[in-house]
Amino acid sequence: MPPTITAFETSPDRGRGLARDMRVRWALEEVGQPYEVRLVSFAQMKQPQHLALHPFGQIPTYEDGGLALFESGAIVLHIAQRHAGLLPDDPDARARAVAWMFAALGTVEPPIVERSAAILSESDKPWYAARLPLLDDRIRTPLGELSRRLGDADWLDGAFSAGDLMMVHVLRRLQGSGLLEEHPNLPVYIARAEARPAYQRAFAAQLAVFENSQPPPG
Ligand code: GTB
Repeated sequence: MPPTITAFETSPDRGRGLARDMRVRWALEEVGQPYEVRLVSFAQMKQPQHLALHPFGQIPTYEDGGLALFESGAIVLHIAQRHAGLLPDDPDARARAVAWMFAALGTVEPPIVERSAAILSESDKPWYAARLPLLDDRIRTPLGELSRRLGDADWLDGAFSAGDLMMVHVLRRLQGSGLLEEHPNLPVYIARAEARPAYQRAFAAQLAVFENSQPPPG
């Protein structure tokens, strides 16, 4: 039996690949592991059956045999450890790739999520116009540092790794914000990752879910 992941029945991003099942799909595609997807609604995510898999009632989850996992970082790390292709063999390089995964999730992603949440739920508040530039600045700092470290390299530390996969997926949420373009190597880095066949397959699969959830036109 292939592993089963969960994803939004109808993603609020309308198939832009921003929800976190995308990073799990991408990892599975990179290592060539077929998978199944169980689609869940917002209501189903809060039901006991899903809460038994995910204590916070979210997607993605991952089930393989007797193993059930939640947290996209833990899931991608598990996939990368179990299969060749996403982590280097050399132990030190492997540890550094894992550090980049943690950097994506622990350093770069939080202010990006904070900004998205403000745009979604605070845009009608009197403080919004003053708060948004502050949130932008909190993103600018790690972006500048990331850009400097990446320089003109293709990937963060040698060959493409789970660290790049996670970082690119985190950064994609800034597309359209104008913040990435302040560092020309970052949009190029993202485009390089998006051109990978595994990314393309994962993106097409999640887009198809969204398109199939829409009523036929007319
Ligand atoms: N730390 C967890 C992980 O990395 O797995 C966070 C999981 C999480 O935030 N899941 C979200 C979820 O299930 C979906 S990905 N939300 C439902 C809920 O909490 O009730 C976050 C997400 C949602 C929507 C967009 N979007 O529309 O652009 C982007 C990202």
